[in-house]
Amino acid sequence: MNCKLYYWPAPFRGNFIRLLLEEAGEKYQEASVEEILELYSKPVEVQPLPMMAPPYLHDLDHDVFLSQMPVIVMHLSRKLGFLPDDAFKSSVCLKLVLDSNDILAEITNLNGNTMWEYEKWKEFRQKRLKRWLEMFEETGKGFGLSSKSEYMLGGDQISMADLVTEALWGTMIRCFPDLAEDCRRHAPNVFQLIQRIEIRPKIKSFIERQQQSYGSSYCGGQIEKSIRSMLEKDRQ
Ligand SMILES: N[C@@H](CCC(=O)N[C@@H](CS)C(=O)NCC(=O)O)C(=O)O
Repeated sequence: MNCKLYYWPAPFRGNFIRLLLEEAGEKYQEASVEEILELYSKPVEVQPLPMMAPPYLHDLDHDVFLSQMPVIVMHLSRKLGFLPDDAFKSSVCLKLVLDSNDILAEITNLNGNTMWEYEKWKEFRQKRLKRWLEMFEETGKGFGLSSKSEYMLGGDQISMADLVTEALWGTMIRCFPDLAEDCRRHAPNVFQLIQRIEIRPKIKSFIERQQQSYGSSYCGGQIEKSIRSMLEKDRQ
């Protein structure tokens, strides 16, 4: 498919979209920061679809725009064949991407609205982050995920559920390696799934290119510095 992604030069929400396109082997364009800012600052009545904040997707096949990361992920998954035919599994895919967006909002204190205080961070890491990890683990196990069985929702093909899991936990752990241990402890089968996904040739090549461009940057800004300072305190 022919499309253009409007997302800041950072992994964070963008990786949910990029990983689908990369695994499908699609050649997509990424808008420049100037192009993103132009669309972002337009009055809603002249935007192609009223949209608050990136990511935006321009589906050039149909010349339509979409915003809201989970909506874009559903749209692409359907078009690229990553959405299971089974209605329940397809709804579980939607749940996992909505859960993911909640987790992104939580780890960034609502996209950087406030910086972390250490007591709150400790509670988040020990309770909420642990529970989110356990939820992904139990969801996968419910469909037969194990150290030997390949995918989140069973079956013999990668689906949106796997790519969402990688975009969430794989990206987070690569950018904040201290959190790998949390994942290994609270979601061991998810941790192994991530290792298997990251050696798939197209994903491996994407990760290498992204690390060359963005290093270990996650979401950027003051909130990323705040998360890093919390992890530093945890280490002391
Ligand atoms: N619910 C939206 C959130 C979008 C969002 O918060 N985008 C961030 C970057 S990840 C942004 O650019 N925020 C600027 C703003 O909200 O004005 C989604 O899932 O796409």
